[in-house]
Parts: sequence; C-alpha cells; structure tokens
Amino acid sequence: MPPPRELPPLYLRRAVLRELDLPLVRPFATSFGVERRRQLLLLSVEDVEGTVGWAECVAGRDPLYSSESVGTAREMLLRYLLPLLPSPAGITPHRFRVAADAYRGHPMAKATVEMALWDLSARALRTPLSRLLGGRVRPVPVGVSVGLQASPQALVAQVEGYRAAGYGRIKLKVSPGKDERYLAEVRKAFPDIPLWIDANQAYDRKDLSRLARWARRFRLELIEQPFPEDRLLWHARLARRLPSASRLCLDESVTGPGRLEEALALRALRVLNVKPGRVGGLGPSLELHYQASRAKVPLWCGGMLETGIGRAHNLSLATLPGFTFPSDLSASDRYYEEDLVEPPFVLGPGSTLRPRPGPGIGVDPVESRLARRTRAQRTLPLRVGGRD
Ligand code: OSB
Ligand code: MG
Repeated sequence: MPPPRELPPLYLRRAVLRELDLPLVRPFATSFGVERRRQLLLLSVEDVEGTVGWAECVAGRDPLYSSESVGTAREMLLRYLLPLLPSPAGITPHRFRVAADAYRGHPMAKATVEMALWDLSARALRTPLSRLLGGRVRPVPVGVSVGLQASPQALVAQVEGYRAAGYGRIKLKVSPGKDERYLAEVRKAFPDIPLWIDANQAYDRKDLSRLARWARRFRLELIEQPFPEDRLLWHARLARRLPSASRLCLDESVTGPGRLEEALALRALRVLNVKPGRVGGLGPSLELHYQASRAKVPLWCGGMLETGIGRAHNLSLATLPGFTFPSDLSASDRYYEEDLVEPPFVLGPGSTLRPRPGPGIGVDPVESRLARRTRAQRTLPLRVGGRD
C-alpha cells in the first residue's frame, strides 16, 4: 500500500450529530428484514473557518445486516469517537483512524467521522472529493438493487419499471423460498438483461449445487454474499463451481484489508463490493481498492439506501479506476420522495450517475428538509482551549 497522502490538519470548532427519519418510496425487503423508513445518524463537522463537512452513518435501526445499529453507533460516536477530535496539532482522516483503531469493531460508527473529515478536507482544499481520493470526475456506471417481492409477477413489474427508468444491470435480492421461481420469471421476461443476485448471507452449504445451477440456468453475471460472513471456504467452493461468466462477489465478508487478503488467497471472490460506510471509511476503502486492483479483481461500490449525502461520498469513491462494475448507486427517486440534497441525483445516459464537481462531496443538505426530518440533535464543542 502506498503511504496515505498526508492531508493538511483540520482545526475543528464543533460537531453536530443528528438523528433523522426519512420514509422510503417503497419498502425494501431483504433476506434479513424489511425497511420502510430509513432512520439514520447524520454528522457535520465544522472547522474554525466555518467550513462544514458531512457524512452519514450506514447502520440500520436494528442490527440485522451487521452487528451495528443506530443505537450502538450513537453510543460509540458520543462516548468514544467524537471525543478523539479535539487535538492541538489538528486532525486528519488518517490521524482519526489511527486513534479510533484503539477501539475494537464499530466500523460504521468510525466511518461516519472519518468520511466527514474527508469531505471537510476536500472542501477546505477547494477540490472535489473524487480528486482528493485519486479518482477523476467521470460518469460512474450504476445499476439498481431490487428488494424481495410478494410474487414473481410483482418482481417482474418492479424490474420493468426500473428498466424503463434507464437502469442497466438489475440486482435481485434473493432468500430461501424467494429465489428459483422469481429468477425464472425475471429471466423469461428479460432474456438479455445483465442479472445479479444478492442473498445477504441467507444460504447454507447444502445450497451450493442449486446456486451453481442457477448461475448457468439464469445466466447470472454475479452472485453476491450467498453464505454467512465468516464462511470464506464455502464461498471459495462455490466460486470454483461457477461458470466463468458468473462471478462470485463478497460484500459483508470483506470487513477490511486483512480479510480481503485471506479471501484473495482462498480465491473466494472474483469481484468486490466496497461500501465505505461499512469498512471504516474512505481510507480503508482506498486500501481495498489498491489490494483488489493489484489482484486484478474488479470493484463496485455498494449502497445502504443512503441519502444524497452518503451517496455523494460513494460516488466520489466509485470514480477510482478499479471501480469498473456498475455500482449500487441509484437516483434519488429510487429511495426518497424528497432527498436531503438539492438538486437530486438523476440517472444519466447509459445508466450512469455523475459526481458533482463542487468542493468536497459537492452537495449540501437543504436546511428546511433537515429541520423537518431531524428527530434529535446534539452539538459538541470541539475547540481546543485558546484556539479560535
Ligand atoms: O447488501 O447491498 C446490500 C441495502 C441495505 C443493506 C444491504 C444492502 C442494500 C442494498 C441497497 O442492496 C443498495 C442501494 O443502496 O442502492
Ligand atoms: Mg450486498
């Protein structure tokens, strides 16, 4: 890994941690649960010049996708992580990461602070975050992730809607019982679309042969995280059985560079889904990008139903050269009636999303929407005695 680029230290004045509640345009069902609204933590950090950096925490209300939740992240942020910020020598995303490493786990909580510091650093330098990360401002290929539906017909109708809206590849959530018949109907209705599936760990090793069969029968381009997070060997076994046109992709299993090294050694993946909000932030994501690219494993950026703030971060990361597979970064109206940011993200030609050229992530929340959606708010003074 090349040494992290040293960013100028930031001198902070305050942080504001908000808890928001936003209704989704439609329920999002996965093998681990149904989300109807997104409850999220939103963090802003302000430096002594008054520049503000933003980030959102991807933890869900309940610990279903991973062990973290809004509650655990709130506790980590208020009690352990935000208190690391006041520093006489200033703070950078990397310095924060090193300090936060003293605490085990809680990558989503850590990522919230780390990513807000990246946005603030880029804004203070008046440069787009994508540039600061080593990407370039370019349209990013994207697709859409479709939740579990009540019937195969309902799923076909959803896919139809997204295809009409311009999405290229379609990722279907699957879970035991809502799989084969659903896939068969979608493949029949759309013989040629690029089709992915994501199981969020819901299958068992006894399902290995069925999964391999579906890969051929339904011409699946990608199978994401079929087995539990810690079952790298099962993933490696399935990867060996897949036709070359079907790639095994890991999401939850890849918690950081150490786990990726092991997964690569075992050949347990041929594509990597990176979610900066899940792996501890953008610094760790850059390491994963470097490692995967060196191993010739293509990447794409996953999503966690983020608002425009989190999506803008993800989009900045997805401008890096290794992100060649279409990312789970859809337009604002796929998630929310009214996104937090204005203008909303809209799907561009060829199923792409365009990062904003502005400094940092290039978007700000609309004050009135923030006020309307905020359920609780804590302001933390961060000034080091005597400064400012
Ligand atoms: O596994 O990719 C996932 C949403 C919540 C939790 C886990 C996942 C997802 C998605 C949504 O697939 C993708 C998006 O934000 O567009
Ligand atoms: Mg996934």
